[in-house]
Amino acid sequence: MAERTLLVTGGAGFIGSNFVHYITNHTDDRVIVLDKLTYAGSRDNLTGLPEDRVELVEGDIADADTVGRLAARLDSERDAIVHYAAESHNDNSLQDPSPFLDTNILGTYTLLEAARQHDLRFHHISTDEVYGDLELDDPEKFTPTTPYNPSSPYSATKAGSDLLVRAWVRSFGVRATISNCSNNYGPRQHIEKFIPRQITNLIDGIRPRLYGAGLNVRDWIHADDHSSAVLTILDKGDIGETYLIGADGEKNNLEVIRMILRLMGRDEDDFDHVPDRAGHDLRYAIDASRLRDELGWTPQFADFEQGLKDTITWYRENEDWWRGAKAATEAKYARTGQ
Ligand code: NAD
Ligand code: TDX
Repeated sequence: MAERTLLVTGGAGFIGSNFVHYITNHTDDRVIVLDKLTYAGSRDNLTGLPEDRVELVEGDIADADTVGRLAARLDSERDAIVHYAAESHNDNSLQDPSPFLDTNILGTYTLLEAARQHDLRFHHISTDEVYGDLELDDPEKFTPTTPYNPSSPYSATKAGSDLLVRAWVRSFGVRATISNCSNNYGPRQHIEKFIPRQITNLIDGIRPRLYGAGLNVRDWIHADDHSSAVLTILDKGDIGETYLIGADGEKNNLEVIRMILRLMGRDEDDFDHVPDRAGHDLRYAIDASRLRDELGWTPQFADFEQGLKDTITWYRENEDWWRGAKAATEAKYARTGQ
């Protein structure tokens, strides 16, 4: 594959930065990151990458001038926009949905218009949450034809953004693909999220916090596997198609919290139940067979416990990275008793 330039939105966040690291390690591609550097984004997430191949532009995906200027630098035959930027946390969307509409809906619209105007290949990163939730004993998993049924302001705005992409493909011929991935874990995930919150709580001597009974199931995938899947879709995916990304990693929250406690040398019952999340989705589960069978993708991180162990080590060794956000993150949760 000839060297190309990828405009990666949200490339200073958790999964976007993982993708930028993945691209620089596995291809000769150049990357322009467009990131607003909100509370969830950080320049530090891109340190150590080759400066001649990775450029960070601080800006808003909903700003048409900035987006248009960057899109004009791309070559329509070779280059692409890979769109990760979003407001990403369900709990925040329950407190204040407004930035979710601005970034996830208007931001995606702004990027799609630029892709249309400059005839650019576009890949949209989305979530399994657009499909709503499953019963614990449902034998079916989510597939690309599962009807949309989002529950939270976050997932509703992601669903809206997916539908915009589909409309821009059909109405305007934008060359886009969509991927809907399950819950990611790994280094550099913001400590507001479940796994890093509990790891950093334990480092700080705070008891982990489990919402409700903890029977909710998430289908965990390592962020590196998400990145390899996105690169596969970018290279081999069929325009207009939706690919589900998952690695058969279903676990309930109780199991995960107990595993973290055990791996950190604590008693497995040493956690607190706290009030449940409003509208809390019960179970997500991904059928990734289209991606595996049609595009030949396979995940590399089969062992969740080992991946979790490595993630715990990363947070232990990189306290400087998360320390500054810890007090404010916990103060926000304290307001809802969570
Ligand atoms: P994150 O919150 O860690 O990072 C989001 C990044 O987007 C940050 O760097 C932030 O500064 C940037 N950003 C926010 N608003 C912006 C704007 N208006 N303009 C430019 N940049 C902006 O999120 P994440 O967990 O890395 O998720 C990345 C993407 O993957 C999102 O689209 C999310 O919906 C999707 N996704 C996440 C998961 C998961 O488990 N975390 C699973 C499936 C899909
Ligand atoms: O302290 C906690 N205790 C707890 O029990 C937190 C923060 C969460 N939880 C529960 C809620 C969920 O059932 O853990 C589960 C995971 O929670 P989050 O990390 O907030 O993730 P989730 O809401 O499942 O959404 C994630 O996966 C899909 C990402 O944040 C989304 O961006 C992605 O689309």
